[in-house]
Amino acid sequence: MGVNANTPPIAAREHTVESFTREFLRELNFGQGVDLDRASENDKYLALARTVRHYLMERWLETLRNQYSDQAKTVAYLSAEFLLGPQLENSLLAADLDGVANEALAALGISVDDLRGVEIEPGLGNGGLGRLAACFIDSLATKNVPSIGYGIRYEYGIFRQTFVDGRQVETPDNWLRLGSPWEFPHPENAIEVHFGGRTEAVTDGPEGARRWVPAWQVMGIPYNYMVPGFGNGRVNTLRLWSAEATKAFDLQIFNSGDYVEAVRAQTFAENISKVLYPEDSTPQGKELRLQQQYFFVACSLRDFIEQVLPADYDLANLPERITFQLNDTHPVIAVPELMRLLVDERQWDWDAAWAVAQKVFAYTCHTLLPEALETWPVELLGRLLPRHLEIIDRINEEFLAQVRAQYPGDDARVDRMSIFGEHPVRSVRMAHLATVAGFRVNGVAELHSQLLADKVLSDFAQMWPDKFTNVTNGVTPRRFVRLANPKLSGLITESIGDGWITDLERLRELEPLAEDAEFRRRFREIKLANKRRFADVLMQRDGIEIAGDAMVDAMVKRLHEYKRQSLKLLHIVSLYEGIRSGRLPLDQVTPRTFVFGAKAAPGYYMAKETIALINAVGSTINADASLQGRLKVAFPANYNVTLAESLVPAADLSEQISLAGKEASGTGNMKFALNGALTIGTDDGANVEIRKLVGDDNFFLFGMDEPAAATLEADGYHPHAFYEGDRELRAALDMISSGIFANGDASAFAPVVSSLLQSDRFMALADFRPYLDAQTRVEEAYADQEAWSRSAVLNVARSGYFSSDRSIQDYLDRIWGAKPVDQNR
Ligand code: 26Q
Repeated sequence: MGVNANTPPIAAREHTVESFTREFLRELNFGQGVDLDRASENDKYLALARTVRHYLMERWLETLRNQYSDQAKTVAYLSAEFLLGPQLENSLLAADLDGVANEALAALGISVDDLRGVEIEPGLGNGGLGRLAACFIDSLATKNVPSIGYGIRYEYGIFRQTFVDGRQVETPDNWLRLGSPWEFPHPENAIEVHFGGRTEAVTDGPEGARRWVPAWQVMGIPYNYMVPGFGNGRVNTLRLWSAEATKAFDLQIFNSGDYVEAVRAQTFAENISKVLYPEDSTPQGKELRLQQQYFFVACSLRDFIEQVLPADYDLANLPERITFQLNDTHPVIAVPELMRLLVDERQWDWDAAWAVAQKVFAYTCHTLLPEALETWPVELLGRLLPRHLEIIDRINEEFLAQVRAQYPGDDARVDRMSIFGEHPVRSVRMAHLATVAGFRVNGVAELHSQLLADKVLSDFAQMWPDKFTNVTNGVTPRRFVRLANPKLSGLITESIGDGWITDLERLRELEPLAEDAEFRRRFREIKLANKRRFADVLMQRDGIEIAGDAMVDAMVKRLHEYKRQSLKLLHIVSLYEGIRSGRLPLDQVTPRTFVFGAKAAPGYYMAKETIALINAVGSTINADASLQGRLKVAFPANYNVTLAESLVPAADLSEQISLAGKEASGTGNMKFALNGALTIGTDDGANVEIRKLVGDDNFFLFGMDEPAAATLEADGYHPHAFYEGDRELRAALDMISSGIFANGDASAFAPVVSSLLQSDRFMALADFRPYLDAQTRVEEAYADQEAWSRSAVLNVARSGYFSSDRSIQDYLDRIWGAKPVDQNR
């Protein structure tokens, strides 16, 4: 290539210690403006981050150039959340620089590990859905798929959780405060987004067109992030939007002479991307939340159509160039927005526009709980987005005409399927809109997809059976095995080579080694080392002391009644009660550390009470010398991706105990299995598939399955009968009620106890006995360490299916029809 505009800006960087050192010092001196001997830890971290970023830059620019020339089909992953986790380690891995960086900085007296501790992880997501989006963009890049992630650059991510007297207190997550070396703002590419106002007729437009006269507008500023593939030279883009006031917006008000009001109004615009909503199952229908959704979707569609596509692109061919994958219903307002762009702005006939719109959106559903399905009151939607409401209305009219034609006289069906619901107020059902517009609808595990088609969206599945499909979730092996568990990764690579990192099914080659005593010994040694490392992290991070060698029993996930942290707690209390009452001889109790990690939505009362109860039980047990340290409860506050990376490799037992039929998939379950923890779990979500793959002998199944739970619920569930009928359950609940965990205050946890005894929506008491029995099986199995490690190795060897690379391949095959494009041509 000659010297022209496309020449890389700098010659390919040498991966040598000398050149890395030079670049690092240059960043420190000229980027941060400090000398090495005066540099703070943060200075060094920022300089290191920028140095690593240099090495990825040429690849990024090359990927972008190819995107313009290739005309390849692209996947746009639209998600209100990307829970990225720390970036430094992943970037070092992707650029193949960890060795060089370690050596270079060590010579300067700096530890890369220490600098990793400086990074504040971007917590731009609540939990599973946001982390899945992060795993997917990693796999898209690694599998060489032309793709772009679109989302929101929240100024405050998921709140930081602290405990005050055992109760959750939320503090703001100001993740940008020390600088953000991984992002590239492009204010010159700002996009205007409009809100409010009214619509009016147009005389000269195409069929179906109206004019929207909005009342106010904001600007979306794109911030680009690198998404490096592993070992393939591709660097994709994640584009997150930040809201700012527009000039026009300011001027209008400044001209009115009210300076203070104008500055206040600026804040109003910036509020849109200020904070991530921390609710992840009961959407509150808040106006700001809808503003956020429309804001990022409007920016993203316009960006793709006007910036990413060539200027002369014929949008009639859009379905050949793009799939917009809708991560749950949060971005579904994209459907009427595309219609508006085509019909109102580009003067297309309605039918032509609808034909295209129906071929570019696909929808992933992540829930089964009816209360988690988003609806927007028509009053609110019409006030904020009047034109979009009209468009949704017309989509619905034409859709219902189709329903009536196919099912004449079936008015009940029409009501059930309508995009509009009437109770308690007339609202738009976003899942219905997504299903009508999407060319595919998928659930996130086999059982979940089955239940979606059979229950939640059954009318739609009857009408369009081919629209419905499954793509079982996965997790990225780069972050959750290679980075999180370097020792196990080393053992695997030594045994079968390093191909597993991008072809995780190759872990199967480890199966015979489960029979190899020496391999098992090394596997156990690694697990023990990981436990010690985790113990060190807990001590440093939280001042929590745990044994370095006890069984690590982990339940980490958002706090939700359907996930049943209270069932786990009943097990712990039952053990404690058994020991105290003499029923369980102490020397027969397996030494265990129960690890909880859980954030509660700030307004979720019962979840917060449950957190307080876990902490209270933990304090009592941890302080009871008569247990001789055999049982320990560790509940580090603020569970996040960083903590997951040290816990997951240390765990022996993975708790996946949701009521069957409620957890769509789970992805923590996959991370634990891949790192050699055994699962104790119900027949729910992806647990079903994990058990099928690892085998019944290597999985502790218990409890009702989904049909049994549905039957019990239909027949009338009476939790009190279970309380009456089970001595140990009664003793455990009575112990909580006695006040022993609350300095004798018998009323302290009455709400949690009476909720369980009186309604117990998720039937924890019904599954208590089977759960306890399964825990007894766990203890027996754990007593035979050879057999246990054999099972643990088989969990690793047989869980390769749960790579997000496989999920992405399934999306490519079943939904997107896009193809990998080799980067190194
Ligand atoms: C919606 C509207 C208003 C405010 C908040 C929300 C909102 C935000 C986040 C609703 C839901 C979420 C997140 C849901 C979620 O994380 N679901 C999980 O998705 C995982 C990935 O597919 C699954 O593994 C889990 O089973 C599922 O619970």
